[in-house]
Amino acid sequence: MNDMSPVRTGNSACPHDCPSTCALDVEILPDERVGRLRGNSENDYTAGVICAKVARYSERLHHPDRLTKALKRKGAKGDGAWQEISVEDALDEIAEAFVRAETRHGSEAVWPYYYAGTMGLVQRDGLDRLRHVKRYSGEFGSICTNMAWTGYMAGTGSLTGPDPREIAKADLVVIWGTNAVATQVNVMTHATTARKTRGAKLVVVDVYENATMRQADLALCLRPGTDAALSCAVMHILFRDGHADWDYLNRYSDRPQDFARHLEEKTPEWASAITGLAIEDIETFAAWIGKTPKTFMRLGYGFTRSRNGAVAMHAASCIATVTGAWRHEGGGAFHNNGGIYHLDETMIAGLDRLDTSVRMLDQSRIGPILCGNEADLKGGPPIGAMLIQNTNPMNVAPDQEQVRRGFLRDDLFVAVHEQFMTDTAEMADIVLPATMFLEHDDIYKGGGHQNILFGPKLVDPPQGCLTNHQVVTGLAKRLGAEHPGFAMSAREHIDWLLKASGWGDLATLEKNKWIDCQPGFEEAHYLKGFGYPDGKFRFAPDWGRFAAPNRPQDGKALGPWESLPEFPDQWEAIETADEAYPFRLVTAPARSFLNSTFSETPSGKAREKRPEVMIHPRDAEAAHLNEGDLVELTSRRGACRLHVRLSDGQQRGTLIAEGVWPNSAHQGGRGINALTGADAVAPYGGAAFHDNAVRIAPCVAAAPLD
Ligand SMILES: Nc1nc2c(c(=O)[nH]1)N[C@H]1C(S)=C(S)[C@@H](COP(=O)(O)OP(=O)(O)OC[C@H]3O[C@@H](n4cnc5c(=O)[nH]c(N)nc54)[C@H](O)[C@@H]3O)O[C@H]1N2
Ligand SMILES: Nc1nc2c(c(=O)[nH]1)N[C@H]1C(S)=C(S)[C@@H](COP(=O)(O)OP(=O)(O)OC[C@H]3O[C@@H](n4cnc5c(=O)[nH]c(N)nc54)[C@H](O)[C@@H]3O)O[C@H]1N2
Ligand code: SF4
Ligand SMILES: [Mo]
Repeated sequence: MNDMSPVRTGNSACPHDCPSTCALDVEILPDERVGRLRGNSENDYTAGVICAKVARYSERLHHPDRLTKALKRKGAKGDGAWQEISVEDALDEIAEAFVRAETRHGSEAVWPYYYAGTMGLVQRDGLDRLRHVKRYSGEFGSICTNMAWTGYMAGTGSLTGPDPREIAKADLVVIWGTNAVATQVNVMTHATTARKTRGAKLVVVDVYENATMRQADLALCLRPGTDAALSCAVMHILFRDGHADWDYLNRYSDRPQDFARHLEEKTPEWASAITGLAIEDIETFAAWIGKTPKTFMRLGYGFTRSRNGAVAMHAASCIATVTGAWRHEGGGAFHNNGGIYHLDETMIAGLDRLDTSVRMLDQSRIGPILCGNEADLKGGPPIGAMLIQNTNPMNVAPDQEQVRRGFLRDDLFVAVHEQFMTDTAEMADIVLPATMFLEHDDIYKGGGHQNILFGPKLVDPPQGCLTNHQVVTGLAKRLGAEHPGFAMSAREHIDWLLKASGWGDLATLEKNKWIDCQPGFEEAHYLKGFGYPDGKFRFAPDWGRFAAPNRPQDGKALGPWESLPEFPDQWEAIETADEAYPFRLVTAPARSFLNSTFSETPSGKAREKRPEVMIHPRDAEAAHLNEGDLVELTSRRGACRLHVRLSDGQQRGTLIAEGVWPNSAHQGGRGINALTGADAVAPYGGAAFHDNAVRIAPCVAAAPLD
């Protein structure tokens, strides 16, 4: 920072729930307002590039609708009538409600609930410290990563992989089930380098022609939930055409002969019928992989948000093992680097006070849980009180009708700590105003790269806003919860975390801005063996080992896991279309939003315009629908209204709705998640957001939905 300059620049890290966790340069204007945000160009993953929504962060930080006052509900739940109260009184009321719930039904009647609105470890995970000390109900965080991580680890045995920067050194880049242009722009930076410097080819596997697919040399636009069929056919061809590396397979994999035999029937014709892809395209894809040692597969989350998603991820990762692509720099399959950091969160999360006999409740099943479903409550008490930080379940959680019914319960107390009046905050009894990342200290780690980054407090928050850490410590004081972590500042927590984890200390991190934690080549490429005791990749994983970490008596795998296929296969666990629900709906991300975040910024709203559903023109014609018509989509769980957009960028029978819009942006007030299901996906839970059988009908009258 240069104090003489009228505009100073601070370093930070993007806190949002995005694999890129960009290193940021933040302009701070002379009046202490935040100016432009830019990608740090010295950081070799961020490489100077960030998304447009965060570049314009000042819009969000200085937004006129930002919450700055504590609010107490006046009328009925969700009515929107509030009275301002002091922050101290608000914390008192929350503490009293927690004590009331605990007195009535025991400590498990309190359910602190958070997710990754900020990925900062101090501000995100600190609520767990209060939870563990007070023995409140646990949260099984299942909404995002479960199928993807499980599927990847089923084969490799660890959540690591080739250095993500090696995409730039690949000769074939496969972007699979992630709309990287929208959801993790830096992947495109490195893929573009590979194309420019090496003439690398780009293959994109998705269910519609999104911005990423438009850049592909080979665009594989398949039916939702059919990726494992594509993977199997690709591997069938690799074995058939002599591209399987048998030396590698014998050394590094379990049962390769059995697997090759299993694939004999998985012909391109078979896969074409399932995926809707042309046989020639499947052949071309396999031929390119077969002749390109440096094939880098960047496996995303999108293709795992189906009831067979873990199997799909595992199947795709198997391709790199069949060819032995893992051996090469610029080769292999990368999904997430969560396994490289070994961070000791004992102090932040109060792990020294964790009692595994306290029940864990499934985050994605918040609807059934709040509605009192006994199996979900595990024989324990109903939820009497909640504090929600960094997440917007009234909007983003599946099976919204049940979530709504749950939040409307009169005997449920809900406090929401938020930056904006979200759909969830609207249902609260008490709302507390929250700081934004440039207003508090925190530490971040990248899922899509290999850095630990520091994000210091750069500007003062609006008066009245509290950090998550302040709320947690303020409640701990009122509730008589004792732990050394409640007496520490955010900076002290960061310093403790780094030292305990063997990553130096805060002073060093602050000076260097980030720590490159990338393991060496041999380890990252599994050349010393995969993450199983025998070092072998699993073509036939033991799916049952992914038991949910619940109480001992129900520590078993979730969903219909016993019927998971032994080897990669097309597993028909998806919600197939039928006569009553003839379309398959994918609820893909919008470029200008991040889940429900940024739907409040003027530029985000302007770019995305309104909630729309993309339908193939021939399907629209058959259903007598025209561009711009208001339609109602109905699934087995609920209904949601959007406007028709004609688009031939997906197969017939597939519908795409981009973005999790505020519920109120939909005519009728029901959001997109009224359509999605909360049933736990096998074998380790999760929500199948892109796996919905729906019907579509014109919606002429603006009649209320219920
Ligand atoms: N702009 C923006 N960025 C985001 C987010 C956002 O909402 N908007 N969300 C953030 C979060 S929390 C996460 S977890 C990441 C997730 O980022 P991604 O890994 O990109 O995952 P998704 O956003 O679920 O979906 C990505 C793509 O998967 C496709 N897809 C859906 N079903 C299938 C299928 O069956 N097969 C195949 N091959 N493709 C399929 C969708 O069409 C979509 O293009 O992005 C983060 N970044
Ligand atoms: N239909 C459909 N639904 C989906 C998805 C989908 O693809 N389709 N994606 C799913 C996925 S992958 C995910 S991860 C979930 C994510 O869903 P959420 O976890 O709800 O994520 P966001 O919508 O980004 O909401 C985060 C909230 O945290 C608040 N926040 C941010 N920083 C802070 C802070 O420091 N303190 C406090 N107190 N609050 C803060 C923001 O204002 C925002 O309202 O949504 C899921 N829902
Ligand atoms: S690409 Fe992702 S990590 Fe980077 S600035 Fe945008 S939201 Fe943040
Ligand atoms: Mo996510």
